[in-house]
Amino acid sequence: MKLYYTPNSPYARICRITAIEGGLGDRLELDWVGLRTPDSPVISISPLGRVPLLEDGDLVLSEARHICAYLDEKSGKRTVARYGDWHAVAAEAQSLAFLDVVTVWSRETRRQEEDRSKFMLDVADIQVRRGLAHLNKTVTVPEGAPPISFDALCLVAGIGMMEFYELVPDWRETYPTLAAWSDAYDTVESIATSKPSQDALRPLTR
Ligand SMILES: N[C@@H](CCC(=O)N[C@@H](CS)C(=O)NCC(=O)O)C(=O)O
Repeated sequence: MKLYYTPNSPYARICRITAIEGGLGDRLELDWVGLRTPDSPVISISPLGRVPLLEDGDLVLSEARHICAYLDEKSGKRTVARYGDWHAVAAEAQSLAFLDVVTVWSRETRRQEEDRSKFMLDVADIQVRRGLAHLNKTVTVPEGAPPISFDALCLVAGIGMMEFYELVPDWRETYPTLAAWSDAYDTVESIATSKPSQDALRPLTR
């Protein structure tokens, strides 16, 4: 199995953590590709060129949630909520929405200052702070080994992006329960070692 990824993609990060925690790290070949580069090997199998992308024989999966469900099938674990377990599906969707908004916000901040939309930045700020307030009330700080789920990893990845781009500088003080929850997840090695980094940051091309 091959995973096309970029180290700072939060969606790819979720897949990489899921693979490692499922004991599949050795079976997953990782290919670090450029985004929006016409020579990206991803484009020939997935025209929009997005990551993460999992290729296994003639199967190409292009959504993190589907990739994680496929990895679950290989590992025998369950990290992705089963359709039928609707409360878990609903919780997962909320966490994925949080990650989506943080991602939109971080992308906007990567544009040239004169190209940034103040409207978009303000909307994202309001939405993310609303999400943080909700999460701060609803997460349960794990006491032992934090359970690995797609739901939790969406939050791990969203918080990782939010911290990396310093989107909500006061988040730890303002949302302390969520900060404690995040610290508990940071004790997992695959989570601690896969955070976004300046070294992996590359300009987006077209
Ligand atoms: N819904 C997709 C989102 C994937 C996504 O947004 N990937 C970004 C990188 S984080 C991407 O490939 N963007 C391509 C681009 O910006 O041109 C998933 O869940 O996997």
